[in-house]
Amino acid sequence: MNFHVLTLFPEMIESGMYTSITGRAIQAGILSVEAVNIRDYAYNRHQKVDDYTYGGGAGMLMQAEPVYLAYESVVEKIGHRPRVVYLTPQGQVFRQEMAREMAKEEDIVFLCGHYEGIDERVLEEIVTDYVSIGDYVLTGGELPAMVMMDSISRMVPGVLSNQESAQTESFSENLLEYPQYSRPEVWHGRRVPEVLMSGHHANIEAWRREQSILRTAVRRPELLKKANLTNKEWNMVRQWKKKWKEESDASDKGEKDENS
Ligand code: 6GU
Repeated sequence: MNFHVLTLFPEMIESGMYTSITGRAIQAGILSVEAVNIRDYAYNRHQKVDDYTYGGGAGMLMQAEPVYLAYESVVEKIGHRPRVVYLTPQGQVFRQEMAREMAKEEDIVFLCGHYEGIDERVLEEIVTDYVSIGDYVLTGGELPAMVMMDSISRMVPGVLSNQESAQTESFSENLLEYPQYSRPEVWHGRRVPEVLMSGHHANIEAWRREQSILRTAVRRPELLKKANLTNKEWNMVRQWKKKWKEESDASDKGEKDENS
């Protein structure tokens, strides 16, 4: 997998990606990350890349030509027109499924905007995918590009060790990870759940599955709707919810009595 990042802040991309698991995969030749400095393609006296917007309004816009020339340098290098992701809060929201799908590409270009955005005409010419990483506003596309590259990388065969990949696939089932514990057996008076010390593998698996479901029901109930549970597990969830409702009704009543 070859990532090409068009950016005004190449050192941000490099320092982030040449570290930890992605850094190891780059060393191993499974990934490459090339940060292309858009400023290098601004062929004017002060290497200026932005200008005022037609029609007025606050802020500066990145101009079309340097972005286009930076993109063309990638096309020339790889010999085909790759997928180009423009990072924008106006895009489709990034999900695990998109990461898995994009991991099949040989090359991906990420276009990172700054200031008030980029001249629309170059977006129309080169962008294939508009992607957001969530409903909040950031100052630029570099962090979102790094989020996407991290997540796509771990879907590329060979990037994770067996141990690292065995842990993970929970999100694909729309369930959160179960809680985990390491030594010591007691810390700040808190004991590791007994079942994990039992050495009984079937019981441990059953406990972990239940904890995953419980945790998803409590923390991300909207995710649980998409999970693949057995009838018995759905019944268990219904029982929990019934109990939680009774507890919350009882505490609401307690508060009311207190106020009267
Ligand atoms: Cl992709 N870019 C910016 N600037 N802000 C964002 C975003 C992207 N996704 C969420 N907020």
